[in-house]
Amino acid sequence: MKVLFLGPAASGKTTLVWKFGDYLKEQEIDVCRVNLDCAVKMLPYKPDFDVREFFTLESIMQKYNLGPNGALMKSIELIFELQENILNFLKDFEISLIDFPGQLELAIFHPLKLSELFKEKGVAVFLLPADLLQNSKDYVFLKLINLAVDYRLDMPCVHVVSKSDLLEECMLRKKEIEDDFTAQLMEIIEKSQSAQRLVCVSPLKEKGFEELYSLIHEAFCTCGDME
Ligand SMILES: Nc1nc2c(ncn2[C@@H]2O[C@H](COP(=O)(O)OP(=O)(O)OP(=O)(O)O)[C@@H](O)[C@H]2O)c(=O)[nH]1
Ligand SMILES: [Mg+2]
Repeated sequence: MKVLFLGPAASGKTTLVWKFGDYLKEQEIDVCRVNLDCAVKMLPYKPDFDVREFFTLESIMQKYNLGPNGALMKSIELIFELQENILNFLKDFEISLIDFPGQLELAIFHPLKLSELFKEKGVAVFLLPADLLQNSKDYVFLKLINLAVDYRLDMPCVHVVSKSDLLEECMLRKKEIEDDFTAQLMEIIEKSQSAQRLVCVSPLKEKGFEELYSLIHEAFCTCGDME
């Protein structure tokens, strides 16, 4: 099973791959961690597969004479060129946690779709960081981005609230709808996504891992009951 972590910059993808990976290891699950972020300098975990062994942001910028954003977009092509290496490596593991850069453009604005690489036994986990959920407009905005990612990728996509230790400070639970337009958008979001219970994770506090693991498994459930 391949689990692709996507979400806004600094939403906690890397910390989740690190801590959730440790949790799965403790449960004696055969897990590997994959870093596909060629721009990252320091990682808190030791990746089992690291794209930086093949290229880095700087090497791409230099070789192709690109700026940082162009180089990150180019990295997707280079990741696709490594397709065989990556998939061969992953096939030996029960579950692979795939850490991805925070620039969501890479997932939704690149002609090469990430799902082409990971759709076989793959699931995307979209992170909704609690610190960006201050009110219902924030929630609707993030869910629209989540919907765009889900729509763009041809693979199951679940969502989780990340950094949930910050949730109490935000207003998500109050659910006051601020205006008619927000209410209309909320309705569209609720209609267009399959029902999924709300799962909250806090990698830093090591909470929510069991629920996340069940959610990922349910994403494959052909009976489709995700209530
Ligand atoms: N309060 C809180 N902070 C967290 C949690 N998880 C991560 N963070 C913090 O959020 C910041 C970003 O975390 P990362 O894991 O690097 O986020 P990321 O999504 O990988 O970031 P990019 O790869 O740069 O997009 C760091 O300062 C983390 O310590 C959490 O559960 N709670
Ligand atoms: Mg990261």
